[in-house]
Amino acid sequence: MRRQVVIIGGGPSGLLLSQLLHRDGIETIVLERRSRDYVLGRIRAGVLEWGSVEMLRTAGVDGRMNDQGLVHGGTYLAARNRGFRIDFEARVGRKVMVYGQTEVTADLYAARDAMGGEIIHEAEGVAPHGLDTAAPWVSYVKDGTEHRIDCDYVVGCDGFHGVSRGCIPESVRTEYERIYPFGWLGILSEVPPVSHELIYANHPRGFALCSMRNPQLSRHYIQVGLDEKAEAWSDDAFWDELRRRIPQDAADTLVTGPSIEKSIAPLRSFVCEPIRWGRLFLVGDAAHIVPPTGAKGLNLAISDVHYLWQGLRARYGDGEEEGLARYSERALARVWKSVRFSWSMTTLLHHFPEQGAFGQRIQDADLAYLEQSEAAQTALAENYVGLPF
Ligand code: FAS
Ligand code: PHB
Repeated sequence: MRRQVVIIGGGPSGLLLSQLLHRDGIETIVLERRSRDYVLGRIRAGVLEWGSVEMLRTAGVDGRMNDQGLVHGGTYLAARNRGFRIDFEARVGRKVMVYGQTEVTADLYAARDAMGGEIIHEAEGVAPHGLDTAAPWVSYVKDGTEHRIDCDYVVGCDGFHGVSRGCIPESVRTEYERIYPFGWLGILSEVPPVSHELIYANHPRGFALCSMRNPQLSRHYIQVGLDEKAEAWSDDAFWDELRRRIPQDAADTLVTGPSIEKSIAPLRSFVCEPIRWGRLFLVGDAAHIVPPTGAKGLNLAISDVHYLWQGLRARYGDGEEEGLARYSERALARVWKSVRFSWSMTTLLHHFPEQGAFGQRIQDADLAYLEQSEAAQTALAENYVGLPF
């Protein structure tokens, strides 16, 4: 079998790239390790930058998002149980869309099916070969049968634990990492959101975030230690702790209910350089990871797709290779700005025990400055709504 582009990974980045390339007449095949149900069972990101919204519209997968997505013109930050609002629209004239990654992925699968897109689920032992030659190929096993796909390019959209990043020789690869000494315990509950916009709360007991998926479905998080287990937290214990950390007016109106999903996500910052080697391109979590504090993970995956899609359509259109040659440089330039922002939001909002009372005072002062300074709010808003591609 031969296809122009083999995409490893059927998460949001792999599906979006496949959709965009297919619309340009470029052949792709997606090899996904898991079943579709497994992929769609993941609860992850919740906020889309407007650039991501526009990419989904370009891909023709925005129907449900336009109907069900929630457009937010700002967000709340809170220090010691008192909140204040950052007005994105007033500061930078842009907004964000609250629409869960699960829905984005479902919309992408539906669009791929409608176009007859090729997606192989439960593809085992996916292995790229000949990446440093002009004739790469990918092997995989499906239902016990080995398959080979010859291609022009291989795109690793296979997430942080995928196979593709390791195909770049260690002598070529540089990895930058910071692991945070805490995680996020998140729950999903069929209760109305506590506020019409998100609330990011700094508190001496730890960070908390009040988010949502729709007017009847809330997504909340609290910072927990790395040694903690989700099953050790009862719903009541979660709600009590959330109340202690968020603004008093929100705590007083919080509607609680049973959790329908409860999990702990570790936090890390990670970047691999370069994200191109020969005929291999890395996209999204395969290339970089950010702590979810800045709502950048999914959005960075989409901006990588933007740069690679532009490069591949130029290559297959008029043979121009510059976009592919500069993919790593261009994508990483934007990645590092978002990695910095996500790191700064994480540093601002989480409790770092080793920083002691002085560290808490610095965070309090930082948040007080944000509350009073239009310039500081503009800088935060510009990064949160998404820097230009
Ligand atoms: P993904 O990891 O989504 O997709 C990779 C796909 O590749 C998966 O379907 C996987 O099964 C497949 N795969 C892996 N190895 C393979 C192999 N060898 N062969 C074939 N297929 C293979 N971001 C936010 O902005 N906000 C959040 O709140 C947030 N919460 C998160 C919580 C968790 C637990 C995790 C892990 C991530 C979270 N993220 C969040 C980040 C997340 O949204 C990612 O940025 C986003 O999924 C990136 O999309 P992809 O790059 O497509 O990678
Ligand atoms: C979410 O709704 O899951 C969410 C929102 C904003 C973030 C992180 C997660 O920064």
